[in-house]
Amino acid sequence: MRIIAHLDMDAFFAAVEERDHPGLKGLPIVVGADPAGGRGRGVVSTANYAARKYGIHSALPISTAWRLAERAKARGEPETVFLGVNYRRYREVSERIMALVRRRSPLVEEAGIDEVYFDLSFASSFEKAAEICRELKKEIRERENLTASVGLAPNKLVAKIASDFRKPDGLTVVTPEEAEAFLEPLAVRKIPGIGPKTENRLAKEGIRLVRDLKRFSREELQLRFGKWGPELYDRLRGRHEAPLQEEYEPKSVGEQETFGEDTGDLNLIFETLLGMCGGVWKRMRSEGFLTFRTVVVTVRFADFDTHSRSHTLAAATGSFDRLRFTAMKLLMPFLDRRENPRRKLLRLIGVRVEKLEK
Ligand code: TTP
Ligand code: MG
Repeated sequence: MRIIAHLDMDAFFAAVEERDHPGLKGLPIVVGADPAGGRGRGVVSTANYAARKYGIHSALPISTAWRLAERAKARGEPETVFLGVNYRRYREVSERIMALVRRRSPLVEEAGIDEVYFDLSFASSFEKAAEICRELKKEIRERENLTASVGLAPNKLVAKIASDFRKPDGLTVVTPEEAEAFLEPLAVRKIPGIGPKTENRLAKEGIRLVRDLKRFSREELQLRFGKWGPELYDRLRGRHEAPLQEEYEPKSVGEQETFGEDTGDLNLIFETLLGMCGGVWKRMRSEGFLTFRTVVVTVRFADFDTHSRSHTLAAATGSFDRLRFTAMKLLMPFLDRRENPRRKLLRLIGVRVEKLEK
């Protein structure tokens, strides 16, 4: 019997900041771009639970977060603290937490800076595995003064959904017998692989819950979703065999930047792109990668219309010039008639390298 755990830190970046600044304890905290008094143009990385009560969450424009915070203040609620992103600090904390997990499991997959899968099959019962998870949570609380939420299940799919089920500071155990019934009342969006677009499309037909989508046969799902249909059929029933992958490799390294104001200034755009290529290249190297094969450029226009274009090279390369040149070539069409006939101004650009190798 497989017993898989998924651990996800609660409000991670914000929780680290709250812990490191005792004066902020209990206050609403937003970590992300500079709000610049409501004129800031980036996004929220994360918000603690006190700030989430105001409706602030990850990926929200920082200006909107600012407005929500001002509104709360006007109602007489506590003032929100806005902080910049201290990525290196979160990385250090993450590494120590991953080490605590590794002490308890022989097979660990780091899935992101604040989440990790680990195999507890050796415990041979869900009760014993739950005990290990309670101890781990206690140790994280005592040593790091942070809380985590954990899901225990027969596979990665259900474990991940379970860790999200009772946040913050939750522990949710879903045995193999319970897995299928556990998923039924959940929103279809909870199934990894179902994104916002699919969610919307299904909602138009009145399909909102996993239970609703289970009415379709494997063949019907295949007709609708193509190759992914049969896989989805199994996922809806809590079946998922994917093994844990020891080596966590970032799939990509990228940066993006929102301009101080929407711009059509070619010098500024090229300079920004070059600067980002430099940053991406250095970070790729510092994470131990020597080569990339794919370059992706993202452009967001002033009206938020967002596009990405990618190019995969015939062979892997570590050349900075190649990165610069490819990124430039991908960006050009957005600056002229080809991809930008109405000459819209640019709000944001991003560069990413993928297919990395050590
Ligand atoms: P999450 O685990 O998605 O979020 P969280 O830990 O802040 O909150 P929760 O309690 O719901 O788990 O992401 C982990 C960290 O990754 C988060 O603290 C900040 C960062 N992040 C971003 O920078 N941008 C994003 O859009 C998201 C979702 C996360
Ligand atoms: Mg988290």
